[in-house]
Amino acid sequence: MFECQLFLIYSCSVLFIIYYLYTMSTPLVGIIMGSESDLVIMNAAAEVLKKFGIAYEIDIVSAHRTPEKMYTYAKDASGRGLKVIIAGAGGAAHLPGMVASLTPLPVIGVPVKSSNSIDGWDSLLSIVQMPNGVPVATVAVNAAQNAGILAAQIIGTNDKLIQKKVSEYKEELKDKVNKSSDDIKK
Ligand code: C2R
Repeated sequence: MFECQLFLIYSCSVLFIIYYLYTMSTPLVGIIMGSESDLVIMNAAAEVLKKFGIAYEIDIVSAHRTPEKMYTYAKDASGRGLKVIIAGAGGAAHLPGMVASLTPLPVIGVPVKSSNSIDGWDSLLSIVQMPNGVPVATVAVNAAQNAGILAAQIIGTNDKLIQKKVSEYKEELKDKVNKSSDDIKK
């Protein structure tokens, strides 16, 4: 009888560990960008997600250059378990909007001030000026860090631990400003 209980506890623990490792490694956020040249900007989103302990995947997907890959990525994203997509692109930045048109997931757009961009304005306007019905939550030009934070906040609506980490992060911001405020008066 005792051995039976021990075996049950052991099996449950193993199952729990497998489940935990599985959920920890299944990407919840997909970070995509139109070109490898965007990576220097988009890395900031990945860094934030790492800080919050949110599993993510990262890839190059272009609506212009790899339309079939873009279609498959957007169509499959929800079924693969992703909860949010962060899409960065520069110039004629159609990637975030096209992905948003193909998925029920929230899409956060990062306008990248790329080498072919007119000061970031074209990237910003082509991402933010979406027609009614197909929103892209657009952050500031090159603001991939904010995209990561927003993704964490969305995940946090259904995950108390992540929400707590976001709140702690906001406290850190407040402490930093208060410290600068004290320092500047010295
Ligand atoms: P290259 O540096 O490869 O020439 O790319 C990329 O996001 C990048 O910022 C220059 C810029 O072109 C953008 N690009 C898009 C899309 N695909 C690539 N805007 C798209 O599908 O929207």
